[in-house]
Amino acid sequence: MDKRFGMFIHFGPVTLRGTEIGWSRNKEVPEADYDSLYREFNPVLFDADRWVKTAKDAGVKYLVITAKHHDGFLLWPSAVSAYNIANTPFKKDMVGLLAKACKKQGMSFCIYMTVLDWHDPDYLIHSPHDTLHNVKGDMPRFVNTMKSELTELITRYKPDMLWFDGYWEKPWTNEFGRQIYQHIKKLDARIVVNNRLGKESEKLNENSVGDFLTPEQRIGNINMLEPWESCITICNQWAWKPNDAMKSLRECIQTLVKTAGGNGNLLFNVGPMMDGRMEQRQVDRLKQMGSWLSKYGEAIYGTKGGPYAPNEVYAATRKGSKIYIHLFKPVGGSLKLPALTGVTVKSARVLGGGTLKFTTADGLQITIPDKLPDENCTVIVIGINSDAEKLAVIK
Ligand code: H79
Repeated sequence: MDKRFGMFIHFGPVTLRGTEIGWSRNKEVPEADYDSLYREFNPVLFDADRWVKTAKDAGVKYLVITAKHHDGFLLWPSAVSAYNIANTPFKKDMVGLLAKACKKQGMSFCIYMTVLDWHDPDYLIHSPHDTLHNVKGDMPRFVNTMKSELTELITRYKPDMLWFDGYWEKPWTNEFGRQIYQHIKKLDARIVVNNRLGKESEKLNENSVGDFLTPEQRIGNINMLEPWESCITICNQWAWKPNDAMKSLRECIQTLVKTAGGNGNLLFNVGPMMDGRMEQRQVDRLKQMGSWLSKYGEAIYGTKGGPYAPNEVYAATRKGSKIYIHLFKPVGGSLKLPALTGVTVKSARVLGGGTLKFTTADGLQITIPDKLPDENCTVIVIGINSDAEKLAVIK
């Protein structure tokens, strides 16, 4: 959780059509066409070191690659299923190359895998609009296949975290989830697993399977008890789409800040193009985020969220005896914060700038210049006389 910022990468043969990886097979793209795309999948300009460098320059601390998405295609050369990258014109082991580049550049390497597979005859559903009707399958055999795939992934590429998806599909059960979780932990007990292996998605409790919550395409609520990570796309689509609308720098930064302010991580998604490159405008946007983080990273990495819950004007993070207020807009001269009971405020300053006047007569009021030093998000550091991490959340 101290890493706070990860990069999600959605990639596969579907980029040849520019439709969504999660739900275009047998919908926007007819099944036979979709399942033949791998024969011309050839991302010749893929450069693992460059992807990882792009992540590093963005200030990202871990990377998650879609080794297997719902369409069943494997981005690694597998002995379990022939529907894999070794049988494309590209041939190379993309998962392996990325794992190696991450190791070289000091980036934590993680793997996405889904619990469904529309391509596998053993699985009971074969497209997003399919039902369980009249479909023959063999779920125990399917779960065994999944275990074998995971054994390959874990023993070869040593991921720090596994990010599962698809728990909502009817054929998947909590019991299958538990089996898979045990299988993973037996192979490598150090691996962190998200909560989408089990059917319980909203809470971590005795029914859930996995270690952290995963709100999708929304910023999670402030939660000091359960670890969580929001996955959110830089554009709209998970996989690459031509001319997809991209988020502004302001939105990107504030998404990260509001997430950290709620005590969560941001897993920010990029979908590279069919030739294997990330789009330059996305690379540029990520670099801008990295340049903001190089100034204000102290207020993000290794912090806890709160004590103030995030809102449209500011979010807060804390570390030791410091509270960081991330200010999104001018406040007409004075920022008024709810009082911190039992705490003495000792100082207020702009992170990387000068000191600020404050009073504690009525809540905590800090004098703020009308022109904010950083228009996307200005960080103010409040020094207090006690451990800020122990304060209760103020909503
Ligand atoms: O890989 C990306 C998507 O392709 C995949 N999840 C992300 C990480 C995905 N596949 N299908 N869907 C998303 C659509 C399913 C959405 C929902 Fe839900 C499932 C709505 C309710 C249950 C998960 C939990 C998403 C929102 C809440």
